Amino acid sequence: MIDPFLSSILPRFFTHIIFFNYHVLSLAMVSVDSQKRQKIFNELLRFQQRDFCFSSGHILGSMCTVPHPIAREAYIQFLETNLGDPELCPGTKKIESRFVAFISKLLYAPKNSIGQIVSGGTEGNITAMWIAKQLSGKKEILLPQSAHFSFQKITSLMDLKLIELPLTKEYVIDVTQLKKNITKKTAAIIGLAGSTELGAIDPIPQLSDICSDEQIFLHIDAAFGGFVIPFLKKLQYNVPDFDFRLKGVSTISVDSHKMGYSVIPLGTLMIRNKNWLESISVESPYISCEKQAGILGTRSGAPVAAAYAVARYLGNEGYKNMVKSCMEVTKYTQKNITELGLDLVMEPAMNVLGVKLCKPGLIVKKLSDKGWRVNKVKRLSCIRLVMMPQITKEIIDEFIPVLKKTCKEVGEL
Ligand code: 0PR
Repeated sequence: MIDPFLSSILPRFFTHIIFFNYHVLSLAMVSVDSQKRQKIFNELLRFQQRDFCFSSGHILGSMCTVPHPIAREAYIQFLETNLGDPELCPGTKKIESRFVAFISKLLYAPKNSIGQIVSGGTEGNITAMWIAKQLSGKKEILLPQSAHFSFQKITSLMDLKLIELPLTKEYVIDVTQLKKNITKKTAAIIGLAGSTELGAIDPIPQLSDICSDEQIFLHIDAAFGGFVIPFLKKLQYNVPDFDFRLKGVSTISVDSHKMGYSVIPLGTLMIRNKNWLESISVESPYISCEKQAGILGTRSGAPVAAAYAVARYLGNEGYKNMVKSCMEVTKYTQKNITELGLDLVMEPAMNVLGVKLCKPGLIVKKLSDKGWRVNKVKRLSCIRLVMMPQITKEIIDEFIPVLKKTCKEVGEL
């Protein structure tokens, strides 16, 4: 008869021995191949050195950032996890639930809601449209002209038709035009909580009223703004409501690899009613769960662990301070740019600035040659600057003279 304590500890003991041997074995393989390894890493490094890197501070147009150090560490720790087979990784699955609970609280999601982890804004938007199509059986999507190009992908993928609506002079969806375009075929309406081009926020409370009166699915693309607007509110900025407290909001997509300060790729699609996920679920006979929802099968738990680690580390107070400092740098940049004699497309609603130029493409190229990356927005004849957490006032002090010189070279100033 084995002692109950021993019987509980022995399997763990043997597991550790097996793991230990496995690691010794793989370490041995690494040391045998160290020369080969070195050669490969030298090759990788040669390519990597051609990349622009966020830590240089010279990427001013991107919506991504140097991940928070805690995210980097957690990501590496969870490299081998697969949330596509949840019973294999019950611990990582638990982390996912906790992370979704954090997002759910951030967005005031109701009790019966559910969060679907996605790879980012594109998958979040596509998944939301998939649900809207399944629930409504209709095919027309009404969206502002400023919506992200990921929506274009649904037209051929899902045989949906997009109806693009004009913007007001504040660069947000024209609600009068929207109302005129609602028909019996309308499957969903899209609202932007932070447009890609300018960070503009659509009048989501009005969209919510319309959608709840007309019983239309309302998806909010908060890929960028989801980690900004809640904290702008706490900082007393005057920004519209966008979350589930508005009863017409059906889904919201939020990216952690943008202002969530975490590692690519991670987004969350929050869904008001967990039953809606059924409409995009299939039976999954070979894996540990009976049904799988959404687009992906095998998916890494690493970005989830990373995003959760950042959320735990920063908490709401940390994110609020991060947004506060991004907004201070935004104001500082705005002041410097207007002092140069350049105009902004609109007063920044968040940490995104559109700088009006006659030849934005040429400016982007010339800045790139000088080692600075900004993005061109052809439609609005401007360049986009995004004041992500790694951008400081010192970096802006370095950038402004370069921008001035470049603008003079091409006759913009
Ligand atoms: N929705 C909005 C409002 C977005 O701004 C974006 C991406 C998406 C959806 C799609 O998100 P994913 O690209 O994560 O699928 N906006 C950025 C843009 O197009 C994406 C980006 C980020 C581009 C960093 C370049 C870059 O360096 O500008």
